[in-house]
Amino acid sequence: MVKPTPTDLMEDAGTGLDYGTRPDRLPGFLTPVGRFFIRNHAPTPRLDPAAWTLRIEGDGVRRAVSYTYDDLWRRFPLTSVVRTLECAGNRRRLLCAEHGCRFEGVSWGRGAIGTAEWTGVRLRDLLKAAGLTDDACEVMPEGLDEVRARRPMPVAKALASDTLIALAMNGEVLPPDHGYPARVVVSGWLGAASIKWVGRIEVATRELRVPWNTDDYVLVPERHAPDQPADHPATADHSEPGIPITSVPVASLVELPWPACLPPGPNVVRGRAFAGERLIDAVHYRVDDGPWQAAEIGTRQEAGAWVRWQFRWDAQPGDHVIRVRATDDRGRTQPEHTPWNALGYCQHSVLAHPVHISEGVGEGGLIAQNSLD
Ligand SMILES: Nc1nc2c(c(=O)[nH]1)N[C@H]1C(S)=C(S)[C@@H](COP(=O)(O)O)O[C@H]1N2
Ligand SMILES: [Mo]
Repeated sequence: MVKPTPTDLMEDAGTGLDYGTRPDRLPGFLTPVGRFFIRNHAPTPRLDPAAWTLRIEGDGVRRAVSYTYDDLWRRFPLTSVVRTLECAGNRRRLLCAEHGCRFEGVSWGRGAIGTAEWTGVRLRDLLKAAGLTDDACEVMPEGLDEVRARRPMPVAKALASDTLIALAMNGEVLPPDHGYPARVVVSGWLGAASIKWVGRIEVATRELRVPWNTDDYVLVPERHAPDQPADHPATADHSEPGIPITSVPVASLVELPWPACLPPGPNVVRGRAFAGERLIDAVHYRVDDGPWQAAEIGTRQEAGAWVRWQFRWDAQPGDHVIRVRATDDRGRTQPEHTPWNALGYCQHSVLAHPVHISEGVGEGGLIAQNSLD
């Protein structure tokens, strides 16, 4: 880790490499760079931009090309997009609690998600310069970290106007932990597709199989062998390939500690909802056994970025559960339960946030009604 990860802003996921954003420390629409979650499979490499190049090659391009850091800044139009990155393993701890079992993989709470304004060049501009062949099929960025992280995407996704090679984050030169000098941003997809410290992009005329779409970042569903009793622990059949995760499912978070302590009386409960490549249509909440009600949603809506939402709550002393259920623009809504999958990805069940209300806790109270955008 290069940037500081103070415990009042970040949650240590316990691997020495991975830090979540504290959901109760989200000050505005964008996640500040200093609080943005870090997911590293190996230590942050320190790369010299003067020596760095980005090479595009493979049987899917007419000629291999290499760009310097300067080329990217000067030769191509710069573009900025606000996009949310979410790790496929976000909320794995909640999935453990739901299924009463342990999963391998980083023990994320709710903090493996963040939103930034990414500035850089469109991947499609770089690919055009290399000349895609008619049968180009997949585009696979590769990282320069120890694990040589790779995750392919179809050509169509690589050519999308919001698939970027990002050089800056929230208006600052990309920080080392987030991929300096350059990272990929694949809108709405699982974070693992947004390769940091990119150094090479392979364009292939066939489907590429690499660890990150065969062994990791795949949904391996529950299977019971026929001779096993139904209550036998679920087993994953690794002889069958899992389904590679692409766009992330609709989910939400509440901007409060877990569990939260608030004073009685009027409170404003706020949160975020994100639906991968889709827009958020509605966010509903329910306190204890009360009716489901619509939360107010911010007007700043763009596919690939989260929305903010809020509601006013006259809280009575005692222990409560706030349930939150977001729905995307295809009508897909957060389910009561997330199906078990071997690697513990894509928890997106209706959120059940525990809240304790009593006198003398926190400052609380009604906060100034300011814009959600
Ligand atoms: N080269 C490289 N790129 C990577 C990773 C990595 O370990 N190495 N982690 C991926 C994963 S799993 C996620 S969720 C995002 C996290 O991005 P962030 O650390 O900037 O939040 O980066 C992705 N890109
Ligand atoms: Mo991730």
